[in-house]
Amino acid sequence: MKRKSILYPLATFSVVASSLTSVYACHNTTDGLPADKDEEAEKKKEISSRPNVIFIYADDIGYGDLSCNQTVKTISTPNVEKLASEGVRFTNAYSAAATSTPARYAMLTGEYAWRRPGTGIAAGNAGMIITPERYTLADMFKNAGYATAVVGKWHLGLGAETGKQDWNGLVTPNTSDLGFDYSYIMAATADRTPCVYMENGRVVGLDPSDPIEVSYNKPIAGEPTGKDNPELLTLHPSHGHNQAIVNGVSRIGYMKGGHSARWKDENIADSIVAHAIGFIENQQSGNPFFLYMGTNDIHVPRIPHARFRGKSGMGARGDALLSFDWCVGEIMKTLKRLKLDKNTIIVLSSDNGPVVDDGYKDQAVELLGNHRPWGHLRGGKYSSYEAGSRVPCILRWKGTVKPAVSDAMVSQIDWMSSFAQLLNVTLPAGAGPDSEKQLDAWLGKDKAGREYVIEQNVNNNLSIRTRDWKYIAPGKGAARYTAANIELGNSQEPQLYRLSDDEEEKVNRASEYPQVLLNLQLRLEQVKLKQ
Ligand code: NG6
Ligand code: CA
Repeated sequence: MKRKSILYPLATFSVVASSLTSVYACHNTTDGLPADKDEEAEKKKEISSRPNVIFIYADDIGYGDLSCNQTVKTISTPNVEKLASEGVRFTNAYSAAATSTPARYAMLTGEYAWRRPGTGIAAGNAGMIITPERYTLADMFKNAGYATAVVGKWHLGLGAETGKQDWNGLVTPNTSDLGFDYSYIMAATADRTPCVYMENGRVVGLDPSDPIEVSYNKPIAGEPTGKDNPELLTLHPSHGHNQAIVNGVSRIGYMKGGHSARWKDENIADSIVAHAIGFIENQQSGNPFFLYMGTNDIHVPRIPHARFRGKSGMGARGDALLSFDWCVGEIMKTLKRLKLDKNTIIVLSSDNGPVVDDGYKDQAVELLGNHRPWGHLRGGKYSSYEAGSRVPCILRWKGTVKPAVSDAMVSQIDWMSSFAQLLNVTLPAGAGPDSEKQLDAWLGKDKAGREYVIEQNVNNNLSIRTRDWKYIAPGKGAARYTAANIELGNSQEPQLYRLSDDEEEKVNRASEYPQVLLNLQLRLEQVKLKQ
């Protein structure tokens, strides 16, 4: 049921294959007649010369969580460090929001999530948030001749309607309606039911005699919960997370059945990596592939495999960072083994900033020591302050892109237009409305990048950042998320920070610089009115 109006790449694939000049227009020439054999062969050659693209999209990894971003080393993530040393490491890269669902929505559609109601943190039984007719990054790659896959954390809803999915059959619409040929995903997050993997729209390993039931509004009779049966728990919640118990861990949402299909938390990283590698190995057609790998690390509940346990000295959160680093290493090893190292672009980033206590008593706070997950930045996950959405980001394209550290301002929302630019794909009208062509910044050639970046916090309050300034618009919501010990940045007063000498956002200069404030307010209003 592919349905979208599709425009095929119209011009040359100029960056890596400037000598190739043919047009890729599926199997027909532009006048609708079958292409002749030479043309066909030429097209094939052009497509197969395109680089593979892998996104390694971390969950909740903060700017200061990876050793490549640290001046004082409190953790060792050597595989990411190697990746960074071979690519462009960005110091001003942003996700479009400070929580997962809106960040992923914006990244995959090129549209700010705050333009769309219903794009906040999704429940595990949310209906599919990106509607099938919407053009996605995966569509863009697919239309450019790529095999496409999503493996790992999804968190953008599945099925036609919230709460109406039959988890025992084919849940549709699903990722295949958004341009992904293959999917092996967790419907939402590890702390939300259903706690099962879905492969191409179906639960993996389900025993039909033990059907799955999921509820988000009331407990399921006869099923223990974290609230009523804490004696059954091996990991206790610190806030929320007191509903269905799966593997001794209580979650958000209720769930019954599907025992044979339930994931084992300690094996999630292995399972995601194995399926990502499986997909890469299966690509033997000579055509390029696009793999979106969303890691479960380091989201809660943090239960990394035993081989990482106790290894960071920082408890489960640090151990999950080591698990993440291992995932990166496995992907890099695979590319080397398959001799795809040079012809594959790896982009590594995170959906939002860091949180230490995100709802489980996993000792992350007690064992944090000197580690600063947010680096030098203020705030964290959920926040309007910089640590909310300024995230680690690396692009490696061995042999083509020169290793560098880039201060350019870049946003994940531009991946759609920038990769379209790389492949010389013209996006259909209306696709990726907020996505800018920033290819040169992503390839480390343009040192400036965007003129401004928009940030969105958990309360949907917006900020606009230029090179030197950051304006946080007044908005409703608590100033602090007490349980997680994070400043959210919400205030009834306008906030203006001079990032050029105050990256930590310490001094509100709103009254000192009324003209700067006004300019940024106008700029933000213009962006909001854009559509
Ligand atoms: C919050 C959860 C938190 C996390 C977050 C989503 C509680 C108390 N907190 O509501 O644990 O799941 O949602 O995180 O339930 S995200 O990275 O997927 O956006
Ligand atoms: Ca997240």
